[in-house]
Amino acid sequence: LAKELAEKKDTAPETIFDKIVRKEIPSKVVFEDERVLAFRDVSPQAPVHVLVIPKARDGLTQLSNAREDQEALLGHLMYVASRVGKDECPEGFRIVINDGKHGAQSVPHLHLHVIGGRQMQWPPG
Ligand code: DGP
Repeated sequence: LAKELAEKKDTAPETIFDKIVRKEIPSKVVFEDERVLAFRDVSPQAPVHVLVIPKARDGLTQLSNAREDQEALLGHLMYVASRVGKDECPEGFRIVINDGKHGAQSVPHLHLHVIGGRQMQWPPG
């Protein structure tokens, strides 16, 4: 499976997130480095709602398409999400990754939602 995924080219059409990365579409950037971009969700589901994405999608249309050689990037995304959550939501937060149809994913470019600033409920819908 790893070999199959490693050889898989990113042939999916680019999404609006590529335009956000290139700053062709404005967004409220919270954090940025060479690998990742964190910006406010245009349709916030809570007082704090930030998306953390890899700048280069490189096949990461969704988490389940991750390759083994992307483990460090996945860790970095989670670390950045934790920093954003800790900074903006001192009383706690939630990190969500929607994957595929049943996951209710709408943009095929991996993104971590950092959601907080209010009491979350469980189970999620
Ligand atoms: P998901 O359903 O997990 O694929 O989440 C996609 C999120 O992306 C959704 O919460 C709304 C957000 N989003 C979509 N288009 C834009 C945009 O143009 N700008 C920003 N900031 N967020 C967007």
